[in-house]
Amino acid sequence: MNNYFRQEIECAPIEKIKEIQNEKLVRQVKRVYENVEYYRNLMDEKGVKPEDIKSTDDLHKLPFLTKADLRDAYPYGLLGTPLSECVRIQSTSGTTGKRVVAFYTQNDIDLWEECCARAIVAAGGTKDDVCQVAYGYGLFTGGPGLNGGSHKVGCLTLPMSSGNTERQIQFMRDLHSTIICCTPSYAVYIGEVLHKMGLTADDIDLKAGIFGAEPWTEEMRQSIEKALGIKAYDIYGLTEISGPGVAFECSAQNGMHINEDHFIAEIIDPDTGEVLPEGEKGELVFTCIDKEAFPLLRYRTRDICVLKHVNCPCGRTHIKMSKPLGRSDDMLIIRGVNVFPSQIETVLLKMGYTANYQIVVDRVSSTDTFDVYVEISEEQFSDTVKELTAMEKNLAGALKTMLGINPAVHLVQPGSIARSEGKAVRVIDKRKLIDNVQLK
Ligand code: DLL
Repeated sequence: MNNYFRQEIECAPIEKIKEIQNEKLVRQVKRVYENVEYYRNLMDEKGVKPEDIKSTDDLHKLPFLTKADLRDAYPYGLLGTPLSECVRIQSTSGTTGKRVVAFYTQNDIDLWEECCARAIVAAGGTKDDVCQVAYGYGLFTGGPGLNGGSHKVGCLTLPMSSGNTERQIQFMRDLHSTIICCTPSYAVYIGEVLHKMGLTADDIDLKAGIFGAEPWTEEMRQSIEKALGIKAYDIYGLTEISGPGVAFECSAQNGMHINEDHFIAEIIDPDTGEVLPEGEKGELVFTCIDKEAFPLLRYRTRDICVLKHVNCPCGRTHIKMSKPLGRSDDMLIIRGVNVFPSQIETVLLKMGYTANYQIVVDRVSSTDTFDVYVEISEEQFSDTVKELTAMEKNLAGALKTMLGINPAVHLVQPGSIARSEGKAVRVIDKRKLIDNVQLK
């Protein structure tokens, strides 16, 4: 069964979407040029005037925005409306100390919540559902976004925030939650606690989960689906562009439809900034064509992914993005080899380990060290030292095959890696600390 929150837009012919984008883009560029001095200066520097932007084909003429611009313009320099029109901020960590602060008018909040509503409906949500929102509330966009979307759908909304997992499970059982929204790593943890409480998926009523805010693999999807007895859907977004719901998965569970009536997506070569043809892997860039308070144009997300129009069985026509395959700025280069943490996770889950792991990278005597700490189950932990050593060797071999580089694998006690209630800390790169030293 295919459900839509706004069928006429979600399933509009591609030409119609393009028409909407062209019209909104021309209006938005003019508005930004007139109201945002910071961006007007960037356009002037590049010699582009609003009249030069007649359709999405001209998008490439506009300058990019990056996290560094957000830092330079902090806090009000990119506002597109008077502050008196703004009703909310959300915030996230920035690159070097200064946080990103995103502003919203009431229209911006309505738009954002509708995007989340579309995601909930695509996951099978209706007004008869009980939606447990276990993303963090507060400055993080996860809780507020899905909370608003759940209201718009008309679900009974449980604004749990993250943490206090036994209480989550108790509410889930007492109030018969049917949809859970949280980070995928927290979903894994909920599954673990459920198991520890002597319960199984049969003891809860969940049917779907909407998971995002951090990278997760197909293998992780399968293990969450099994542990909680649900269908697990991906949702993508970032604070700068509004929050969760910029793109979401449908019943096909194969890539996320971007809400193209609000956001224009491009893929660029992260090194040259050149726009790449559809289907090629590169950095995702968004242009907000409706947002009022924080109307970012050509914002570089640093997320590496692929965009493609497909004939989706769900009936939606909006372009799909792949799961982010990594970030152009958090990809690890270890001993000259590019390493994405999601590759390591894939190997772990394939080999029957949990997603509780941590990568520690350091530099000793100018050589990179690469340690992977992996938690093992209670049963595995009771094995002999000889058996554990063999398991470590085996896993190191599989990782070597995947990555082309040899990690030191350490199997550690169950529960010894700090659990997250928000985003898991997967990578500790001690080499980066060196950048913070001030040379005198
Ligand atoms: O994480 C917004 C969000 C909340 C999305 C809840 C989905 C669910 P930020 O904290 O600003 O916003 O982080 C944005 O997180 O650029 C990606 O690198 C990463 N990210 C977000 N969703 C996904 C996903 C929220 N589904 C950054 N898969 C983005 C992989 C994701 N990475």
